[in-house]
Amino acid sequence: MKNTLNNIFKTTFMLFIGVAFFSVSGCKKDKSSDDIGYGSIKSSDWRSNIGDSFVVEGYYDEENGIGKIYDAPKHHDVDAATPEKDYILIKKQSALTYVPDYSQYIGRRLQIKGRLLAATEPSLVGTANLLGDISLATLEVQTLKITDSVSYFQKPVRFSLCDQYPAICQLVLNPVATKVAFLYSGGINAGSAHQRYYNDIKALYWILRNKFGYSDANIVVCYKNGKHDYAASDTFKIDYAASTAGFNAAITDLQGRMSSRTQFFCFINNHGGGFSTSDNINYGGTADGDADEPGTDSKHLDEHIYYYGEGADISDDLLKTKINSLTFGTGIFLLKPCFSGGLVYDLRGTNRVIIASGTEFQVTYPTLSGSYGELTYNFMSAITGKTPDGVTVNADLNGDEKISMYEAYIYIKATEHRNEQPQYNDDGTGNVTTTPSSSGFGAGVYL
Ligand SMILES: [Ca+2]
Ligand SMILES: [Ca+2]
Ligand SMILES: [Ca+2]
Ligand SMILES: [Ca+2]
Repeated sequence: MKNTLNNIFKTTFMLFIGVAFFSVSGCKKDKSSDDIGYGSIKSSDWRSNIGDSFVVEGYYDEENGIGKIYDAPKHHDVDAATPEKDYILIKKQSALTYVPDYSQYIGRRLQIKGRLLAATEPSLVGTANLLGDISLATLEVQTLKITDSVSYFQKPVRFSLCDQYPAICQLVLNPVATKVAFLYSGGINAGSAHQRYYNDIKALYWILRNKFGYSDANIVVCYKNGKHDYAASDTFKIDYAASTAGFNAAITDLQGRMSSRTQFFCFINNHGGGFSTSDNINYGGTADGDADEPGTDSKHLDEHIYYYGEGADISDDLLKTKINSLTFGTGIFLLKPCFSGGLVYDLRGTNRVIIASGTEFQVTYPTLSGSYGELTYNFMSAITGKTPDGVTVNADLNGDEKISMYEAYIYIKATEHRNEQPQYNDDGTGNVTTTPSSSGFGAGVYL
């Protein structure tokens, strides 16, 4: 009885704090009133409040059936791990005999009263060692309401390759044995693995295969949990999960396919860790212990990319070691994650063209629709002559009817719609530029 009374008191008290907190922040009419945060719930002793009820407001998002609310819509669009105080996981009511459909709430501002519990989904549990135990804090919905009429971001589309690129869909090419590709996307965990990462991998897979002659066998895909996000007639081949074991197996697989004659295309997708100078936040960069970062990195931080559901991640030092264990003649690197400009110096080398979505200190974004990475969308547009939305474009600056990686970069830079500055290097130094030479190495490199 004492416990029950104690719990009732605690629930009421915490609820009061929640309501009081949001009443105060709700008075502010400036932009910062969006930045409410969940730090009062996601505290170091959050587990002592398990079972208690809280009232929160935020912007609903859902990936792979895992719901969450952000304290600001911008987090949906940033390909870095969301700071823990800036989101909280949302679980649908479990007292029902069916799973309610919350997809209508994606991008909407909600007020939710929910009971605190710890997430049990395996990929979330797996990343708790990386992100901290507070990453498991979840509110199970008791009541929910939409608080305004605005849609802040959209649910991403599932596309059909044959609808979007009918000409490429119907092409049949003899594969070129010397072409090898690696397509990688981890996504952190089920709550953070955005569908745009899948869309990017899927579209690039078919473009490489049908337009540029990369064989199914020689496109090595390392994706999330090793499974498709959904079944479709235009599905493709996923070889490995984006786990420690899967990534290592993919590198071994690639080693067996490559030689000094190989043209290697490497696409790295999903979230990245590093330091954002505009936010003054370190999103998962770590101290550069071996002091191999470039002199331009005043923060002396290694950048990172993510696995799926693991208590570890991939530092740029580890990525460099793995990539440099591969033998190839020419390398093309397309780097999408946040802070990917900070991977360029690590991955530098002669006969390599490296294109990154933004600078070493910059978060990077999806397209305005949220269905693809901005960098990936513009790259695919350049190399196919058509955007994934069907608009004809021409990136061929010298009129030779082929798109060099230099030309692809110039198109990407000119077409940028988001607050990111794509970076480029093709001279072996690893020093990034936004004004490459039209006669440099990349001007003679094609997919
Ligand atoms: Ca380092
Ligand atoms: Ca760095
Ligand atoms: Ca780096
Ligand atoms: Ca050209």
